[in-house]
This record gives sequence, structure tokens and C-alpha cells, in this order.
Amino acid sequence: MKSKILKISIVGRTNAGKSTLINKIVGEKISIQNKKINTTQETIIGVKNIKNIQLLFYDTPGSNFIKNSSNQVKILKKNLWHGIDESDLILYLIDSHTINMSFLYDQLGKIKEVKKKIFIIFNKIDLISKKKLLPIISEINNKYKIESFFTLSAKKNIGIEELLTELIQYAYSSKWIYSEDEITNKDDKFILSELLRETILTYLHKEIPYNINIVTSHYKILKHSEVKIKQKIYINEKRYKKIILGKNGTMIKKIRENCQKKIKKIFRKKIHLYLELISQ
Ligand SMILES: Nc1nc2c(ncn2[C@@H]2O[C@H](COP(=O)(O)OP(=O)(O)OP(=O)(O)O)[C@@H](O)[C@H]2O)c(=O)[nH]1
Ligand SMILES: [Mg+2]
Repeated sequence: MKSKILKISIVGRTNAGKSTLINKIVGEKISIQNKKINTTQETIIGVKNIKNIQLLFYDTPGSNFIKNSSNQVKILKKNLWHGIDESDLILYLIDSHTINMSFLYDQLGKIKEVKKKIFIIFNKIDLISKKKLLPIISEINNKYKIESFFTLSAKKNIGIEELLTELIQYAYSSKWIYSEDEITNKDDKFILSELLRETILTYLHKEIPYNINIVTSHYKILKHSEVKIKQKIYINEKRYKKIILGKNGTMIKKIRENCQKKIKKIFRKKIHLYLELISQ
């Protein structure tokens, strides 16, 4: 059978569930997810092979920072547009639970300029009745040229198979970009650093995870398939060090234990995690 590919960007407001969807499709946690905003910062590619077809999903940073012009936002924006540019087709993901029509139209107006096929995906369908979406779908349909509409729940794994069945219809003849056993463009060290960022995001105020840099400096498989991991947390402001350490080191202890548990679940090995805080 001839090999085929399709590159798909997953775009949408922060918290719409883009990373949750990509993880469900790939079947492994390759992109961190969190209820705080702007969790995803880099474009992460997830690969799903179905028979002779390779689907490449680009997880992009949330798209609702358009009016802010800080440096960090500029990087997020660049990464978002890079994901869109690279793809053949755009999945625009909406949190069905919190739809803001004027924001949505503003976004669709910007995205349609790239002249790519757009699927609109109503996610979190577990939280709302589908019926409520019908008038919204017809309103969007009257205004924009949308290729297809889907409703699904990334978290509860509802409707994902149907979406994949539709997507493979758009694949075109080409050599595969990733080998059969590769599921992402990111290596284990990147994913480990992201898991620590996700843990810190869960425990601390959002400005902290955005003001630190995490490097996984050591990753070694020991005997009995145990893994030793060392991670360095670089902090650009001294006051954050105190917060991350917590009273008598209780916060960093909690972060380390929780992150170790998460890594164990994903890598299915016994993990020895060491964290080091470094002020720059
Ligand atoms: N109830 C429900 N919650 C969901 C669903 N999909 C995602 N979530 C939750 O929504 C929150 C945000 O999910 P993410 O996957 O991090 O969202 P994102 O779009 O990647 O967000 P950014 O990276 O910040 O742009 C998490 O708490 C998820 O558990 C769903 O289908 N149903
Ligand atoms: Mg994300």
C-alpha cells in the first residue's frame, strides 16, 4: 500500500483541551495539560499511524494572547503560527462549556486568512447537551467556510474515532516523516522537563512556572530498570526561590514527590528524582 501523510494543527483558546486531545490520540502523555492558562508553550508534534497513513498533530499554544505584546507572548504567538503554517488542515478546538462568540469570530477571521481547511471541534461535550450547539453551528456555517464540524470529549474519549476516520480521508501520498515507533518530535528529556513544569503549575501561582527554566540534566537507566533523573530549576528572580522551596522545604518536597509519581506512571519504571534550584 502507498504511504500517505496529513499534517494537522490543533488550534484554539487556552484551556480548550488541545493537549488533552493530542495525548488521547497518540495514546501517551506527550504534552502536558493543566487548568491554568497557556500551559503549552512550544509546538509539540504527536504522531498517529493508521495502516498506511501517518497523521501528524501539531499541539500549539493557546491562541488568546493576540493583544498582549510581552516577549513571552511573542514566542507563544510565533510557535502558534509556525504550527498553523506547517499544517495542511486546522482543527479549531472550542470548549463547548464556555463559548464566547465574538472571540470565536475574531479568531476564525484571522485563521481563515491562511486559506487552509478548517474543522471546528466542540470539545468537552461531556459538560453540555449537544442540542445547545445546533444554533451556534448554523450561525458559524452562515459566516465562514468550514469543512466539517465535530463534537467530542477529549477527556472522556468520546467522538475521537469518528474524527480520525474523517481525517484520514484527507491524507495524501507521501513518504512518512516519522518512523513507525516514533510518537513525537520531542525526546524523553523534554517530556520530563515539561512534567516538572506541569507539577509546578499545579502547586504554585501561574507567574512562577513562566519565570523559570527547567533542564533535565541527567537521565540514566540503572540496573533492575530503575531510572535516575536529575532536573535543574533555574530561577530568574530570587524571591521565587523562597516560594518554590516553601516553609522548611515542604513545597519542593511536595513537587518532587508528585512529579516522581507522574513520571513513574508514564515511564512504567521505578524513578529516583533529584531536583536542584539555581538562582541566576
Ligand atoms: N470536562 C472535560 N474537561 C476537559 C476535556 N478536555 C480537556 N479538559 C480539561 O481542560 C483543561 C485544559 O486542558 P489542556 O489540554 O491543558 O488545554 P489546552 O488547550 O492544551 O491549553 P493551553 O496549553 O493552555 O493552550 C484540563 O484541566 C483538562 O483536564 C473534556 O473533554 N471534558
Ligand atoms: Mg496545551
